[in-house]
Amino acid sequence: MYAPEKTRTAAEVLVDQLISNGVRHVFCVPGESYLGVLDAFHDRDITVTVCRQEGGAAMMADAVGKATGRPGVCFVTRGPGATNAMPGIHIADQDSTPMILFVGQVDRHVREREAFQEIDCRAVFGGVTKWATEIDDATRVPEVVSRAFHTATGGRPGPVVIGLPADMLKERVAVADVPVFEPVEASPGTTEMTRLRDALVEAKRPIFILGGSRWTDEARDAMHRFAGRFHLAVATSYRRLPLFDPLHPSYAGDLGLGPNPKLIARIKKADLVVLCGGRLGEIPSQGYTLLDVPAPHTRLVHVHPSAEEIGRVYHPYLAIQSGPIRFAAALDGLEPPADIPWRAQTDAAHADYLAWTETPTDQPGGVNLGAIFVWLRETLPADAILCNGAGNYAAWLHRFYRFRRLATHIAPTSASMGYGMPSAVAMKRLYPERTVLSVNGDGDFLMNGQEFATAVQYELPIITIICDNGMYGTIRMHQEREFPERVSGTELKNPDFSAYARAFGGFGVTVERTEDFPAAFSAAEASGKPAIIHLKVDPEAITPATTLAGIREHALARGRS
Ligand SMILES: Cc1ncc(C[n+]2csc(CCOP(=O)(O)OP(=O)(O)O)c2C)c(N)n1
Ligand SMILES: [Mg+2]
Repeated sequence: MYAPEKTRTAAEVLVDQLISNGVRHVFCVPGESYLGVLDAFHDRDITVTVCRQEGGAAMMADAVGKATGRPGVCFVTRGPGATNAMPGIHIADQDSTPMILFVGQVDRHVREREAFQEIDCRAVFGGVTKWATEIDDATRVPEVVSRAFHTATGGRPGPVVIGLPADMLKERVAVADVPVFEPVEASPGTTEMTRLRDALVEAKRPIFILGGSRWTDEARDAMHRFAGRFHLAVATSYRRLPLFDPLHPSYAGDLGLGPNPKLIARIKKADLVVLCGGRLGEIPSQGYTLLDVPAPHTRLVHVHPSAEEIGRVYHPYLAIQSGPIRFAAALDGLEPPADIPWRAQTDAAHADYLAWTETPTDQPGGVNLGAIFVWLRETLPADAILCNGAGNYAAWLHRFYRFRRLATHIAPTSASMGYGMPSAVAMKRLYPERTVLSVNGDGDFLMNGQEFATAVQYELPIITIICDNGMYGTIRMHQEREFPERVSGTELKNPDFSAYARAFGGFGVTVERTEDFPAAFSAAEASGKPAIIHLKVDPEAITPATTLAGIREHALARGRS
């Protein structure tokens, strides 16, 4: 702690507040607008990851927020840097990820002249953050940073953007550091927990759906214990798969794109749905068809840390304003009914999940992604982290891989492309001892593929898988459905991705047959370098269940009828 009579530059004060609040990693693209901050990093105990594009840097910060529940931190320069960072901010906003983006800003005395690269942080980021501000007064740096940490994590977590005028950062001030922040955890009341227990006692077909952010191992373990004692069916929301152990006898599957139809039917028939942590957005709610809006057909218990979120879309039978940590802990205090009428249903739900995911489906072409994810689930250590962006390739990952630990899947619920490479860099920076995979589509990868250079720069032996089908497959799938045989704007001519890896100083290998994958994976691991495994996927293999030709035929037949 600095005594108030000592002076530091505002930039030094800022970095000291980050360190005292537990920040060990920052992700950045440099700018002349915040040189003082870069200088303060120089001799302080903080690890800097310098990136190739701000979109990647912001996604890295989002990944840190997802994995740790504490704000990931990113620094970028004004106009072009800040706008490049926007995809990461939008992800953090939609995904409820705690994150803080600092933007080097023009000097205060030239503001609003549209000075060089000037950007109005409040106007540009106001609609996609919990708070967008600028620090005008150097003495208020500790106050604003403290508020940013509380805001990013409190209630429904999300991103905060803070503009830092360059001249303000240079000012010397005598200020005290703020005390270390601890996230505020909303707790359920005893009345609500009693009502929840009553609702469970009255239920015949209950199901829990877990989602949202800022879970902990303890909360997840408590949920496992509770589900075991009550013999309850538990599903996970879209891209929240690691919130529950898939091999726990209560696990019923996840609500993603292309979900198990038996799970959807089960939720539609449930007489009690306990939505714990998430907001059941458009994807997990299957286009808002799972629960009626605004008044669900069934009893809905909505557990959420933010009062603003409860009742926003669904009118709940019972509202519990609590975060997952305190809610899960409170579940230990509930006693199961003497006679549990839904036992057989829960057993059936878990059997349905296992049957849906056990064996890969047949696929056209030499590479079967299902078989590859089954091999990976049997081979990788339980704490391996898989990162991905958006594209149909992810359907096989979601369905056939099994996430056995919390935060082992880092992927945007906003389904933003280009996330798999930067988030894997962030995870390997945080957890160098763990296996980290970046899983991408061909379109997806090249949105932030330049961050492979960051992996090489910091010698991060990430294994990157690129599922190359020569197209923006997801959009082609929708296109064939709606405009059959009229391919437009969805084809891709790709580089040799294994040569790309070598050109950057990494290891590259191309795989054209499923049976060659294990050897390629071993070679990638043995190289000790960042690696790319270029998978040549048949464009016909569009989902685990259908082919492109099948979708086209179906659409043409519909047109003829
Ligand atoms: C940043 C961003 N841009 C556009 C989209 C719309 N989009 C969703 S999936 C997709 C195609 C993904 O293609 P690819 O990565 O090759 O995966 P595939 O579907 O072929 O497996 C597109 C363009 C998006 N989700 N995110
Ligand atoms: Mg593709």
